[in-house]
Amino acid sequence: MKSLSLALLALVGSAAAFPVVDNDGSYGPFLERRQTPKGSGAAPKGSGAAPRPKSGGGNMIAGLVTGMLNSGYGRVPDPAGAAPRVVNLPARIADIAGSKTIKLRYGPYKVPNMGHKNAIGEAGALWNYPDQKIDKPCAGECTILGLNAGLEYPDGSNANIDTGMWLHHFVLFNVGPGRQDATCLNNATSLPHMLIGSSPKGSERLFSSGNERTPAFMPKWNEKNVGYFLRPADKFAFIVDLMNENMEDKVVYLTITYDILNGHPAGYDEMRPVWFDAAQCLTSEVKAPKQDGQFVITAPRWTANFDGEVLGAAGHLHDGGDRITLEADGKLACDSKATYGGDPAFINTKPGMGGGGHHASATEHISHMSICAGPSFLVKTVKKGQAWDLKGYYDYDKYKGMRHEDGAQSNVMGIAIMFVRVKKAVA
Ligand SMILES: [Cu+2]
Repeated sequence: MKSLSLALLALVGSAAAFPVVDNDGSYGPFLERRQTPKGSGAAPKGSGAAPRPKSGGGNMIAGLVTGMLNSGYGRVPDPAGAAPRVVNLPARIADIAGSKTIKLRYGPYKVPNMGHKNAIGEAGALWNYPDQKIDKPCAGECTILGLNAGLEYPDGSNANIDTGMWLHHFVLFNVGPGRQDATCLNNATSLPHMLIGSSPKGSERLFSSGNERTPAFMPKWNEKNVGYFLRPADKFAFIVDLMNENMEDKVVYLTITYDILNGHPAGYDEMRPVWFDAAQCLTSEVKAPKQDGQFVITAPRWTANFDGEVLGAAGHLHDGGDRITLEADGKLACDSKATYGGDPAFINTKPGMGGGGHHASATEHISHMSICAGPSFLVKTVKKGQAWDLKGYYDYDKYKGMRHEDGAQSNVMGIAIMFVRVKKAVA
């Protein structure tokens, strides 16, 4: 971790080098391109519009990321005629009395076109954009039973790869009293938490989604009487990373559909998230260690720091990824597999469109990650002191990776969020 603080200082000084994990313990430059066509488009805009940081290192970094890397883009007002920001849907959980399903539309966010490169040379990218004004699904006390993310155009229609828009990555944080991030808690610094002006001792990463849009839905996992308890003092925040393969800027809403119950019902256990990441406490990006063939990326070991019962988990990989595993004390616990192009929305209809974001890449992308829950989660308990390991398996012979126009493989990821039931203390 020694290079992290140096890299942060470098960023604050020159915006030059957040670290990207090489997955051998060393760090390369973090602020490097991911999917960028060579030689396309306009020069990056200046950083003149950077808002003044309010206070503290986190806000300063957030200000730099907002102002320098995403200058002129990010959150904008609702366009005229946009669909409502709050949508009450028919309850998805029919058999739990009082459950409500609500879709909140966040942003909207303006995403640059492929002709616009940011300061690190990435075209068409809204880059790890922090947003600290995120509505919760309830103002007081409620219990989240399930949630899933999406991306929509202002009129409410789906935004996906078939129209050149990617929900590349988003992270939902809960910032509040007693909230602690299970896996980054003991790190002196944690970039994702700093980006939203917090720390792993005052917030936790509650949910995340890549473009495959995997839900976390306790009733569907046959887990009853458990949910994430929201409290009035909790505050939500986002890191939003979106990609636009079109030649025009696009305005999109990130959506979260929540299933909630009012209050904290009697007899319900609390759910805790555990975030495994091959680039843990950084921004999840790992430099592809090989250009061809197979490789495995691993997360730093998590030594369990609380007791509970496993509810479920699913992984997140980038193109080229085959599966992600979790092991507890060396025993296979979860094997989450990738499906490619399983839905037309995940297939490029015009490969290479918009200046060729993914010229040399596949037309079919990851559309689904299998969920480990119930019988497919092979270790049932989390116990203090237990060793948890994540491994992300890539196979470029089997699945094409996402390549830059010059042919180099772009950064990869290996993430899994595990949800754990924490039994109410017996009085
Ligand atoms: Cu990702």
